[in-house]
Amino acid sequence: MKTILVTAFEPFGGETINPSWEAVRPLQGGQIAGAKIDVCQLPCVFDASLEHLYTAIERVKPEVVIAVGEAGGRPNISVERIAININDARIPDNVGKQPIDTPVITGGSAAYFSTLPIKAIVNALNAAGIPATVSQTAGTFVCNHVMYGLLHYLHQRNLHQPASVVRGGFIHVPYLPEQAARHSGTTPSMAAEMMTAALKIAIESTCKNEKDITATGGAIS
Ligand code: PCA
Repeated sequence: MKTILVTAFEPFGGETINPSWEAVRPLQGGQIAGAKIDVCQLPCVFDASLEHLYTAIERVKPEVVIAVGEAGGRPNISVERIAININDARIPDNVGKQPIDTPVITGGSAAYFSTLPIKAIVNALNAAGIPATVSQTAGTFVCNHVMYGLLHYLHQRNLHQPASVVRGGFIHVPYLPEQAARHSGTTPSMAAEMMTAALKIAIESTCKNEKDITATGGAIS
């Protein structure tokens, strides 16, 4: 049976909860579109997050990897299009590291496009009444770091095993209502149940659409 690895993050930046983990955790062990779901929590730490991710990929041997993270202040589900080869941390990570303008992978391509069907996912989410858009930036903190590291890893892997291509990408989720309530009165949020429903739809859409409506993918030199 096909396996899909879905990752999320531990809390960071003074928050006590990370919506990505609250949304992803209920998926563990379930089946969606004939695929078995395996979940894994990553530390919000440069480099260590990628070590955890690569270990999980080696263990699970998934056909698809969807990484999920919190984007506090964003109003909807953002399906990321692109990861860039830069770490530029506006705050320290969870072990106090704050890299400024360093590459994620020395000598790596400038960027990678998501190999998930991003437009198909957004269309399916909107059709289900869930607010979602394609996002053109995953930022320059640990989420972009993980997205870039994931896509770099899969690119290398797929070059060596072209008969069984593994696809991957990243989805950002907003704050939970209880987090937004601790911020300004206009901070947007989404309930965890809606985020989990969104991830199920994203997985179904990925299984249904081998290629996106607009085919992207691969390295950008
Ligand atoms: N969001 C951060 C890192 C961990 C998370 O959940 C980000 O957007 O980079």
